Amino acid sequence: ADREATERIRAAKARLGNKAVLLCHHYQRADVYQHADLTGDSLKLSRLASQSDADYIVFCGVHFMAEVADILSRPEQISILPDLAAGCSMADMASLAKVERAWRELSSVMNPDEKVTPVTYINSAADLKAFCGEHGGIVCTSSNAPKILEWSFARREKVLFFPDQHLGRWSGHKMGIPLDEMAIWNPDLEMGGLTKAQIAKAKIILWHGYCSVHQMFQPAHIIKFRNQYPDGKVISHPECSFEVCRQSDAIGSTETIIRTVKDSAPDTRWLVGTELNLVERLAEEVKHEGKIVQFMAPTVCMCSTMQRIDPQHLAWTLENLADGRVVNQIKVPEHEAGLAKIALQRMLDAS
Ligand code: CIZ
Ligand code: SF4
Repeated sequence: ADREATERIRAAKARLGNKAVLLCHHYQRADVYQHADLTGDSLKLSRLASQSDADYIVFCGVHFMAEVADILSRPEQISILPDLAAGCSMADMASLAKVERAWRELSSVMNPDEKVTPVTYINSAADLKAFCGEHGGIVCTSSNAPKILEWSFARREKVLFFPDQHLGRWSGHKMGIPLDEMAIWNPDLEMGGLTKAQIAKAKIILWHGYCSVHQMFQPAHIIKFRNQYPDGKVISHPECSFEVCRQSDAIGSTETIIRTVKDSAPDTRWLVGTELNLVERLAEEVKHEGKIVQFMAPTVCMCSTMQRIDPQHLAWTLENLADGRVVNQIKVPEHEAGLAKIALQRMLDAS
C-alpha cells in the first residue's frame, strides 16, 4: 500500500509540475519527506514558498505552519495542509479567548498596552499572531527568541510570552533575567494564579504551555550519556525543560541543530534532544564522517500530529490538485491575516 501511495504521489507531482511546491518540515516522516521540494523550519519554508512561482503551497507540517505560509505568500497562492487534523498540541494550549482574558485581567493592575509586550512563539494560531500585531507585540521563532525579547524590552517593561514556557524561560535566562523575575501564568486560574506582587515583580510572564514531545527529555538522559561517553556532546531544542537546556552543550532551533552537528569535527558523538524523525535523518546523513548521533529519550517520541500527514493523505491531496480541485486549503481571514503579518514583519525586521 505504501509503494502504491509513493507511485501516486510521483505521478500527481509530475502532472502538477511547477504549479505546486511541496514543503516538508524537519519533523516530517521519511516516507513523506522523500517527496519534498523544499525542507526546513516553518519560517524558512514559508518564505521560500512565497518566493516560488507555485500556485499551490502544499505544507507537510502542522496547521500553524500552513497558516504562516498563507499569511506570507502572495494573494493568488493557495496554502494546503494534506490532513486538516495535523495540529500542534502546544499551539492549542493558548487560545485567543484565554489570551484576551489574561490581557483584561492584567489591565486591572496596569495598562498592558503601555507596560506589556505580547510575544507569541510562531507555534501558535494566526489569531494570536493577529492579537500581537494589534497590541504592539511580535512573533518569535526558536532561533530568534532572545533577540525578540530585547526588541520587546526596549519598548515596554514586561513581556507576556505564549504558548511555550520553556522557550520563554530559556530565552529570558540567556538575556540575564533571573528566574525569580519570571512568573508562570496558568490560564485556567483567575489572574493566572498570580498575586499582584508576583505580577509586579515579573519581567516575563510565561504562559503555561509546553511541547509534549520535548518534555519527554530528562536531565537523567544527559547524565547517563555523559557517564558513558565523557567526550560526547549534547545539543537540545529550547522547547526542552530548563534543566535539560542547562545541562546541554548547545541549544538551538531545528536548523541550528542540523548545522551544528554537520559542522562538528569528524567522529563526534552527539546526543540530540529534539523530534525523532529529524534525529534519525541527521544520523544517516553524518555517519560517513564517523559521527554518531543518538536520540535523547529511550522511548520513541515523535510529533504525533505531524505524523498524520502520511503518504495516503498526500497522494489524495496532490491528485485532487492535479485534477483542478482545491482540497484542505488553509485560509486565514483577511483582517486577521493583515494583523498577523504586522507581528511577523516586526520579527523579520528585528532579526
Ligand atoms: O519553527 C519551526 O519549524 C519549529 C517548530 C521548530 C524549529 O526549531 O525549527
Ligand atoms: Fe508542536 Fe511539539 Fe509537534 Fe513542534 S514537536 S509541532 S511544538 S507538538
